[in-house]
Amino acid sequence: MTTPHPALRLSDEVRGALASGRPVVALESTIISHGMPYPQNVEMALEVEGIIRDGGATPATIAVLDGVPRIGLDRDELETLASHPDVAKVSLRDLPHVIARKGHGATTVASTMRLAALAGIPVFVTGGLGGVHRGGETSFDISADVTELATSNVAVVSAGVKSILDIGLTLEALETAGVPVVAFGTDEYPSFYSRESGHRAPMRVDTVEGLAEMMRAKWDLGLAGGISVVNPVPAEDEIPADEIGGLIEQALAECDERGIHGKDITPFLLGRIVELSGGRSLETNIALVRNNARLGAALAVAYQRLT
Ligand code: PSU
Ligand code: MN
Repeated sequence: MTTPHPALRLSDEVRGALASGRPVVALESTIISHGMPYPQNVEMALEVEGIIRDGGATPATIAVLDGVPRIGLDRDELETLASHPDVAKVSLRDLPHVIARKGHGATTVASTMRLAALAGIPVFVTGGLGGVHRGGETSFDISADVTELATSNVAVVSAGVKSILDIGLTLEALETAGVPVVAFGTDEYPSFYSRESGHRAPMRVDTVEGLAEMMRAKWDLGLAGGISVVNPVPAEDEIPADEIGGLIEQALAECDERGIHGKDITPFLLGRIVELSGGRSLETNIALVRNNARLGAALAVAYQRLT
């Protein structure tokens, strides 16, 4: 077992699970504080922790509270993240600032990956990844999720990249960074709300054992960085690409008109798409996180068996 970094505060449950070699699944908190409205966000967070337990693993939601990087939260702490007005969106570059000012921070995929790696947790479940924004070739708006996937040894289960981003450029950036992008049980790269994206997945694996073998193969060779496991939203919950596409275009246009930029883009777009879809996109978002939690728990169990 990797000894968790001393600057982290682990819950007793997570510390015990890691010390005795039981499977643990990391969860991010930006999805709670900035990805969904209250109270659906805290209901989702609690439900997902339950799914991971039912799957035989220990959930470890990650965030910064009062300047302390925390691994494993209780119900009241999840409620704080879901409803407190001053929870910063914290990507990798924001960690030193929120820690030094002793603030609350909701961690993105990038910063959650880094903290999970420092805690010794190799599997992490989320909804959607950040990537290269449309126009990223000139704006340089490329999420630190991409560079972190090249750095931290964590497998990240998501439902792919939304078409609010440029999916083709994101796949290219991940290839350059040496990040395996592997679709679970499909040839098509999924695009979060939709099972299809018009892009072929670079790799396909059909079993959790196969995914666990990839993790072991990568890290046994000393290849630094993560694996992006993409899991399509269940067919009954998806919003087909041609239906969500128009709403995404409209939300992007409004984003431009209002001059929203940088880290505020993704939360604005997610919120607008919920409004424009009359709440349907939120149901899809919750359904795909549940689905990812089931896969992530199974993957953590399978990987633990190999180690
Ligand atoms: N996509 C979602 N919900 C989210 C995010 C992305 O559907 O909550 C969050 C994740 O935490 C992701 C972050 O890591 O947005 C990316 O933000 P940025 O592009 O500013 O790096
Ligand atoms: Mn950005």
